[in-house]
Amino acid sequence: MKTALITGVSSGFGLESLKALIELDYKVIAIARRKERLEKLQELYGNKIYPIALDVRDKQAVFTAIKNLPQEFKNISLLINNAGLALGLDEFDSLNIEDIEAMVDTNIKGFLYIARATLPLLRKTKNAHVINLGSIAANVPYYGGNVYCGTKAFVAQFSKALRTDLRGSNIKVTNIAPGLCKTEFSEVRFKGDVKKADEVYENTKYIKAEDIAKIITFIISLPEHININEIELMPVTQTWAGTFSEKI
Ligand code: NDP
Ligand code: 8X3
Repeated sequence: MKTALITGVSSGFGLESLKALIELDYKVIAIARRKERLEKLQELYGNKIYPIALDVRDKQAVFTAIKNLPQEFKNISLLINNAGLALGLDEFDSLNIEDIEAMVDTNIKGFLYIARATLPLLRKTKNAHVINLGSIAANVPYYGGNVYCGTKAFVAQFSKALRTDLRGSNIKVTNIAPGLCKTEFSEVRFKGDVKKADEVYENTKYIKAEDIAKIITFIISLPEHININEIELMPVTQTWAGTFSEKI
């Protein structure tokens, strides 16, 4: 039985990936902050999961939790570094500083703590895989995206650089860069304003969290010698807006 570590399992991509991996007979170290959701997962999946309620921004908590994993969950061969968020969709100088910090601290620093704490365990496994959740926001700037776009550009470039560090190690690194997907993402971005969040998905056939889980199961099903470096996807109803000037 293989072991995966997934961050952000209480919702969206993380939750659907957890379900898909359990179907594939993985054991899952399941990380998120909301304890009650983790308890529900534990009720459903029993000892197939090892839930850890923590905030990835808490460096000490991350390193202590990984260090103290029970022996039967230490043999990690798959890391899905997924926890992340956007806060606000405003011009940079209108964003409040706490939201800026929360995005940087979660999407970059927390993401790095998880990767740094887990990598020594991945190195001990014969064939391991790091899957990072980036975004099209790394490649396509959009109005009000500023800090979020920047954090996901970090994930994209870090993924490539990590893969370079890991040459010769048999550890794969993949950056998944989705476009518009309906999860709790927009509710978080708009701080619980469900109406505003729902408007984001009006007149679109958005990607679902289950679709991302399918992509992950596809990526991990590939032969040992193939590394998908990056996979970018959008709903068919979404395309690029192009550049903007007053005249065109
Ligand atoms: P959701 O909001 O549905 O899920 C986010 C998950 O991350 C939750 O389980 C949340 O759990 C967890 N999380 C957030 N902050 C922290 C933290 N500080 N510590 C621990 N866990 C945390 O969003 P998605 O599933 O859509 O997003 C997953 C990833 O995919 C994110 O990195 C996002 O940026 C990226 N993405 C999303 C897209 C979309 O359109 N939905 C498109 C492209 C990329 P809890 O609150 O319980 O801690
Ligand atoms: C989330 C998708 O397009 O809102 O990363 O940035 S988008």
